[in-house]
Amino acid sequence: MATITRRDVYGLGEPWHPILRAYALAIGRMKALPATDSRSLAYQASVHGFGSESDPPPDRFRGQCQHNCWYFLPWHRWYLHYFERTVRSLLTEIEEVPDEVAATWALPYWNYARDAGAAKLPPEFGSPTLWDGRPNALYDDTRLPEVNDRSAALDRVQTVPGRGVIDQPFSAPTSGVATFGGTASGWHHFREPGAVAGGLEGTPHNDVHGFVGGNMWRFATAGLDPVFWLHHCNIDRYWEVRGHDADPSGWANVSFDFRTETGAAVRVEADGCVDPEAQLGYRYEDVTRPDGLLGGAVRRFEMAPGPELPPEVVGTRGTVRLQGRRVDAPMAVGAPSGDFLLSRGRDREQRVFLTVNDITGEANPGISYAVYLGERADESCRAGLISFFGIEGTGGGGHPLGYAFDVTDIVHTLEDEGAWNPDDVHVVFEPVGAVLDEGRSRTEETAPVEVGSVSIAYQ
Ligand SMILES: [Cu+2]
Repeated sequence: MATITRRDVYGLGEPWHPILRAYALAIGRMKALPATDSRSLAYQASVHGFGSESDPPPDRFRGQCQHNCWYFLPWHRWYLHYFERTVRSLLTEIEEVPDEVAATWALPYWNYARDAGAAKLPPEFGSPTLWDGRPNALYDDTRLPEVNDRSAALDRVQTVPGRGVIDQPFSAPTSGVATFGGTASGWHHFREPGAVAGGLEGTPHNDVHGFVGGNMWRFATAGLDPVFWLHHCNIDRYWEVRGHDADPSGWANVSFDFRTETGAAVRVEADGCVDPEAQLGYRYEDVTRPDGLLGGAVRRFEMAPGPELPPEVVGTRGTVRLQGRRVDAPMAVGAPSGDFLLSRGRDREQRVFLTVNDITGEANPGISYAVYLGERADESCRAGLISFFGIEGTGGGGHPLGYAFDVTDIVHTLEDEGAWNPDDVHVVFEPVGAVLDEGRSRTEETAPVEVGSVSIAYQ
């Protein structure tokens, strides 16, 4: 098996590069196939989600997407792999695609952090027509109009993982802990109580879903948008940027079912994809760290005895309603009990988490909110972003969204400055909208969301 190379869509160097021409033609084929054909785009999208967010999966192949847990990354890696194989096999049947393009074709990735221009939708996806005037299958008219016409760009902070996320533990056995890859769990379609998304699943993953809009807002339709696959390719790339030294063990007891490019059923293991080149036959063009964007100055704290110790919640507050404006949510933080001593020195192994949980709403507001610890709410106090992929399913006793941020170094900074008062801790939410041309902002008219609980915990 020759290795194929996944390239940056913004580095292809010419409009309608052969890789995108081939992709557009293959997606055209996939859209034309009946939904019963596992190679169709409709079927491929249904592998991710089927029906409403609360519907159980109809079989073991559809409605399988893994979110809010440590299977987010391996499941989506396998999902992309079989999609990529399906595209490649269709390309061999499309006469106008040159043989060498079909033979080496790999899914490109959308690295929105590459430069300012890359924070907009890749232009080939926003054009209703192909290079020669035929209808363009990469165009999705459900996206927000300012995304398709490229007058909107992602905010810089939405384009890279949040502060320190790339170096956090991959997973943790208990909920409410900030991780790279999500809370440890069994296979699950729905959120387990208290579980929170991994940092990478939060930003940039959920933010970009929210930015694009339309099909990209819902689990059951996201895969219908051809840019979904380039977005997830970039998320998958960040796993390679991080590396595999600290991948968890204990995945192998969960397997996933997929259909190959021939429609054949396969069952794969979660840990059967951790070496993409050796196990799946692809590599990324570029896996260097976008330094300076990842909170490089964040101090790291090695855990001893390790993150198995459940965090102790020392402060919590109820509902915060967000609708496009800055909200300051003050709370009090109590003293931890037992081993958890608030006054312990910074050389002790202790982490502080800010958890924003039980997030519900009727509709995706299409923006994110930056969450700050501390009244001044500047970059040095930014814990991370919250965004709202899948929020439509959270009403009526559904499964709310939740995020956990490691704010250890922020607490220490505030302590150093004498600005940490446990009786008066400020958690500030600030809208981070798409950046629109002509000084407009998407934050002006936006759907409300409700944060059910904000808490601070020590571990
Ligand atoms: Cu996604």
